[in-house]
Amino acid sequence: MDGATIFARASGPGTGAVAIVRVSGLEAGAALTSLCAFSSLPSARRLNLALLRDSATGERLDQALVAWFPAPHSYTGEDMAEFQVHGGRAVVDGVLSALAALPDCRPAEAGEFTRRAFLNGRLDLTAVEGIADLIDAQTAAQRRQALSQASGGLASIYERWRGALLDSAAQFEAAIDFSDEADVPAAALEEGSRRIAVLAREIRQHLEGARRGERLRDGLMVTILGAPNVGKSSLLNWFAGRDAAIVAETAGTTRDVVEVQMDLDGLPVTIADTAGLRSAGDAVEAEGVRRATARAVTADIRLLVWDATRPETLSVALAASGSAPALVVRNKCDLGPGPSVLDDEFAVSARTGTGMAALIERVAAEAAVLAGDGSESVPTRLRHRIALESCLSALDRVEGAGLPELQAEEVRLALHSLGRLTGRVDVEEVLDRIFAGFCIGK
Ligand SMILES: Nc1nc2c(ncn2[C@@H]2O[C@H](COP(=O)(O)OP(=O)(O)O)[C@@H](O)[C@H]2O)c(=O)[nH]1
Ligand SMILES: [Mg+2]
Repeated sequence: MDGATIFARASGPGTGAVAIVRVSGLEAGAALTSLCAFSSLPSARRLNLALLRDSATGERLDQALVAWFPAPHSYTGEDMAEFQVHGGRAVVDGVLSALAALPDCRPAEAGEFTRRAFLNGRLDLTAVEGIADLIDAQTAAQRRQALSQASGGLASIYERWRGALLDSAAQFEAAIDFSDEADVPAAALEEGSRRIAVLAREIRQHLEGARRGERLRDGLMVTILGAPNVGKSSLLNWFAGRDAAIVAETAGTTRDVVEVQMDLDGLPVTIADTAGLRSAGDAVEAEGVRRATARAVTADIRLLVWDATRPETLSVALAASGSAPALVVRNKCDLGPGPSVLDDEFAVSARTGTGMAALIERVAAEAAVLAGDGSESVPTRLRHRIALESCLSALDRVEGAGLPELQAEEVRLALHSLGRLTGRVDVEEVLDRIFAGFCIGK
């Protein structure tokens, strides 16, 4: 942090009725009084009507609502001012230039307001990520998950674990310090180990939700697979409600993967149509089949489609690659009942829509099992999972570490992993790292 006062437009680009310009730092109060020609700062956290002027030229810029958020009760933890101006380009540009002309004020860099909030201890890293996710959220379940993370849903869990780890670290330290007093070490060691075991169980359970959290954040992939001409593209178009993929009587029409993004009961789902699985006629189709197979492997849900009028297409569908949950779809039911081979399959017609509602409902239900509904506090990024796994493996080593000194060291490693997760690394650890770079005697 360079100590400058920063400013930026906080609302999105383009013209809107209102645009918001934020200022944060020591000069925020001066910026507010100078642009508004206030004789003193207005009352905190209230909107005030003000005539904004460029203090250098005296020219009127806008009639706006302004607010004053004194430190530390602001988003960044610093003094902040907010200008809610009319959203036209000339107004916003005028306000930004007026701010740029003030001493010690400069435009903010990307993410700098939130970075300051983090550095001032207003947010931990998981909450910072939650805010980024909330801004990107496309569906209701994503919003739920992001909002809970942004408001400290994960931070509070990790903070509690940090406390528990510090406590058990203290138990092991006590065992080391009092090793000549017969009964203190045994009792302290036992208590320390007991706490570690409880915490390890809790972390393991928490990690079980990680895949769900990541899937909800990233979106789920549903891949349509099957022989050529069974109606895969027609199925995709039904899901999409439009002609996203070309449907034709000619086998081998779909050669690339065609994707459609959907909001399925609040869950972000991408449905992918693929080339029909067969030994291909030409090189382009062969590449299409290769891509289809690759998508089958990475899918979260597979729709295995076959054609009721061509029983031989069932085995092609069932032979599709991948291990994700599969729903078997018997298409073209409008052409006759056809043989019902499997108990658990969806008889549909992508032409008339028969059976499609039930299929979509089931896909949504499967997706909800895989991604949750955003209401649990679970890890949402690979970064979280890696840090938690390394914390857990340190805890798992405590029992077998033998000497209390080594046990205490494993607990410190576990604390460090949690610290990386929340961005809260102990001062002592930071100092260790700094001084490790010095040569002895310096
Ligand atoms: N009668 C009937 N024809 C269908 C149905 N679904 C697809 N078709 C037809 O089957 C042919 C192949 O469809 P398409 O979606 O391109 O199959 P894909 O090769 O698996 O993608 C086209 O002529 C479609 O109009 C259906 O449910 N009923
Ligand atoms: Mg197709």
